[in-house]
Amino acid sequence: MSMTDMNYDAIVIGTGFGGLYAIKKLRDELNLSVRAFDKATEVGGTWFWNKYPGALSDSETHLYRYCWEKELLQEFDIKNKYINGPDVFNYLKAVADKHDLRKNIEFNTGINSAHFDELNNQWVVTTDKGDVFRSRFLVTALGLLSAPNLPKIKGIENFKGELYHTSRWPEHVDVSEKRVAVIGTGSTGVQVITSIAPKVKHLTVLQRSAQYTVPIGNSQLSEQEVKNIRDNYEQIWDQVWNSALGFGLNETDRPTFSVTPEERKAIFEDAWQKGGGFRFMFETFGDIATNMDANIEAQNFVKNKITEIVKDPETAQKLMPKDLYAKRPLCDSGYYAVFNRENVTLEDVKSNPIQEITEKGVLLTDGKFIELDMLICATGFDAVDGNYIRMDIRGRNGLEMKDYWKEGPSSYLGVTVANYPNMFMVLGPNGPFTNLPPSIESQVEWISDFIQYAQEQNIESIEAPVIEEEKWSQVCADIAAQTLFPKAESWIFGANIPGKKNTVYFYMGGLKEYRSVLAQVRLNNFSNFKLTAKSHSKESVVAS
Ligand code: FAD
Ligand code: NA7
Repeated sequence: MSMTDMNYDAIVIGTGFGGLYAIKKLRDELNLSVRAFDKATEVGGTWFWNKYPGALSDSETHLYRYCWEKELLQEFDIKNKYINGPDVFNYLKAVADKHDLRKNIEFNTGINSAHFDELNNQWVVTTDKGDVFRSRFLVTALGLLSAPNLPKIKGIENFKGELYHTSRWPEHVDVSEKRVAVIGTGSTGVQVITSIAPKVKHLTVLQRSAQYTVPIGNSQLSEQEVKNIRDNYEQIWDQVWNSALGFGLNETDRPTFSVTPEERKAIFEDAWQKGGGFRFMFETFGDIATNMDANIEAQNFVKNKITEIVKDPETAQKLMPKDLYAKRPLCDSGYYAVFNRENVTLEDVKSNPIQEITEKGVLLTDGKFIELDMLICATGFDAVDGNYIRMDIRGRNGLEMKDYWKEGPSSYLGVTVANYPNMFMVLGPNGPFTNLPPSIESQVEWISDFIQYAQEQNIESIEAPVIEEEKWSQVCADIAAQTLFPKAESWIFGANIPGKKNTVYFYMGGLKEYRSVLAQVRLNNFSNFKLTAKSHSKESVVAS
């Protein structure tokens, strides 16, 4: 390949929901030359990697997709209310096929570094094969739940059985008739545990934190329901764009204590029967995530369900969450009932921690040894900034992103970072906390508009001012502080990774509000950015 072949208008890293749409927008609508890269061997991002048994989206099928791709909605076989992992993967493959996106992608290619060349206002991107590419614009769609968190447990490398992290699940794993343990009881753990329990010889669940989870309420959609979705697509999405969470919920502001205790119970029960984690948290009452007493009411409802469902009182006690109900709300396909099975054992590894993993299994502190054929780590992700820190990204003056973000990551609008000109993130830090495809779509469209504006105005360099970044960080911190989420320990605030800065990683002001902020910046011709015109000195600012 000649050097000129390696020069592009835009480089996109990542080919999940974010990267695929970025390729399409920049290539087909802006007519830019685009090269994209992914470590994976196929498109799909999250859904390429997370092929563990039971993988299921908890966004409803018709909303866990691109709004702009209306034809595929009409053609696709919509089966269930919630879409499973393999079907999301198939959907994204179909998008890539339909729009011929693969011809712009180099798979099986990790990007090791991206350095900004200030002299030429270009990004210099080096792959893990040593190839060097240059581009004016860099779009990073690295994924916010993508960098696996492998637990550092003494002796884990000595285990001689099968060892898997759920997000690096290989094809053809057979759990049947095996002695299996799962570490982790987050959304992934809950799914994998529920799915494999009936198949394995014995399952040991190594639980550090007990979880609140409600039934997902997944069911096959009737022909009429599918027709309704297809016929009313515009209205359905209109509701999404005008909502806070983008999940298609009837978000309510009804206060928990505006009804009698009997009515409250009935409302919770109704939501439990209907199913859905976000529905339970945000359709029942408007203050569960913000008011401690309201939160306790929701906690108590779920705790009573655990007591009702789980037959062994000691196991039920271990399953009782100690934290607030203020993590990403979970939902499941029969999780608590799994613990009534003869072949399932629950170990509380908070009170009785894992002492060591040996060749043959797991040794707990009290001396109990669990012999295993397979150990599954459902231990989550170094979320949000994890993949950024793992890459060598350098902006102005060689500033390394891992240094710039040492005290926690920051951004302007979740999309741009001061000192990193011409770089646009999809789902970067301090982006919206929502059903993610609508946020991804909003960001990619805004990025594309911005690049188009830069092309039209002969702008060579775009950079977020530090002051805008600081203001945005403050906005995100102020909104988060009004919720109970920072008070619970989870990946949303970086609390799941030892040594990671516990800080604000999301904009919790809602999708509608977020989109209106983006729209306002666009309407003002991006004038609060530092915009430097082509062929001018670096100080020549078009608008600031
Ligand atoms: P990803 O899909 O994560 O894609 C990022 C890609 O970047 C990956 O393919 C990765 O290989 C690549 N990459 C990263 N770094 C590099 C590098 N240095 N070089 C080359 N390639 C690189 N969201 C919801 O809204 N609803 C849900 O129900 C939901 N369920 C989820 C369930 C699971 C198990 C997980 C893990 C996540 C879930 N999510 C859900 C979040 C999900 O990640 C997003 O919805 C969405 O798929 C993110 O798309 P993306 O393109 O931004 O990133
Ligand atoms: P999560 O929600 O971060 O859950 C990870 C789980 O793994 C959680 O129960 C952790 O316990 C547990 N964990 C992590 N490290 C350890 C060690 N060292 N020992 C024991 N237990 C451990 O990740 P998920 O993949 O389930 O879900 C992430 C998101 O992806 C989810 O919200 C969806 O949006 C999709 P802890 O709670 O930290 O005590």
